Amino acid sequence: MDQKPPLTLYLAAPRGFCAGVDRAIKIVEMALQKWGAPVYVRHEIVHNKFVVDSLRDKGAVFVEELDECPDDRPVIFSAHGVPKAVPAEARRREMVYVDATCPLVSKVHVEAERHHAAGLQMIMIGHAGHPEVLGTMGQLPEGEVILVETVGDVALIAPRDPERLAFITQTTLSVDDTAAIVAALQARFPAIVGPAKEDICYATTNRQASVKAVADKIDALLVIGAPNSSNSRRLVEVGRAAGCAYSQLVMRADQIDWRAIAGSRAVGVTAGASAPEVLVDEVVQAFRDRYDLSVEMVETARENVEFKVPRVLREA
Ligand code: 0CM
Ligand code: SF4
Repeated sequence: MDQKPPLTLYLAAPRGFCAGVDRAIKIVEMALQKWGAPVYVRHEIVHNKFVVDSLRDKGAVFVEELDECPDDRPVIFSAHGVPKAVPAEARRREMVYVDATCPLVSKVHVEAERHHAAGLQMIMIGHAGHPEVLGTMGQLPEGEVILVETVGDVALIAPRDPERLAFITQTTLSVDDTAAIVAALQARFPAIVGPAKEDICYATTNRQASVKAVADKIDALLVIGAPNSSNSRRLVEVGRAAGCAYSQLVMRADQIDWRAIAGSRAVGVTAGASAPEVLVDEVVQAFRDRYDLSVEMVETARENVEFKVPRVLREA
C-alpha cells in the first residue's frame, strides 16, 4: 500500500460561528417550534448554503423580499439587517415578524440614527449591494448616507457640508483596508466624527487576526465559507495579503482542489462566521483520507460572546 505523504494542518481559532449567527439560526429553529412550518425567512438567515438547506428541511421558506410572504405566516429577517421600510411594511400588513439582525449590526443602525439626529451626513464604508449595507443605509432617508468602498472613492465624494460628517462601517470588512479608508476620510475631512476605530465586529477582527498568525507557517490556506459571505471572503484576502499566495474559499470538502495543494507540507484551515464546524470536521477528514496528518491549533483569542434571542421566542 502507498504511504500517505505527511502534512501539517493548522486550524485557526477562533473560526466559524459567531454569536450573531448562532442567535439567528436559533431564532429560526425556535420560531419553527413555536409556530410550526412554514416560517418564512427574508434573505438567507446567514450566508451559508449548508445552514440554509438544513433549515429548509425543517420547514423554513427562504425568500428575498417581504412581498413573497403571505400575511398569515411568521417571517424572520436575516442576521444582516433590513432597511426600516421592511418592518414598517410587515406592521402595515399586520404580520408576525422576528428580527434576527445581529445586535452588532443593530448597534450601527443606532449610531447612524444618532448622527442623523445631530444633523450629520453619514459616510458608510462597505460593499455596494451587500444586504447589511442596504439595511444600514436604509435606516436613514435617501441621500443621507454616502457609500465609500475604497480609498480611491474618498476623493470622489461630494458631501453636503464637509464640516458636518460622520462615518460608520459594515461589520465584516477587512480591518487593514478599513483603517486605510478611515485615514483617507480623516485626512480629507478633519472634522469627521466616527466610532473609536470602526464598526467591524469582534468575530471578524478575531478571525482575521488568527489567519495572520497562521499565514507564515503554511503553503496554502482554505477558508470554509460561501462566495456571498463578506467576512469569509475577507479571510481569503487577509491570507493572501499576509503572504499565503494560495488562499482559497471552499464551501465544503468536495470543492478542495487537491492538485493545487499537492506538494504543500503545511495547510491552514479556517472558517467564516457563518460556516458550521461540521464542515471543518469534513475538511479535516478529507485531509486525513489523503495525508499522514498532524493537526495543530493556532489560537489567538478566546470568545465568550452570547446574544439572547428575542423575548417573543423565549415565552411559551
Ligand atoms: O455579512 P456577511 O456576508 O459576512 O454575512 P455571513 O452570513 O456570512 O456572516 C454572518 C453575519 C452577519 C451580519
Ligand atoms: Fe454579528 Fe459579526 Fe457575526 Fe455579523 S459576523 S453576525 S456582525 S458577530
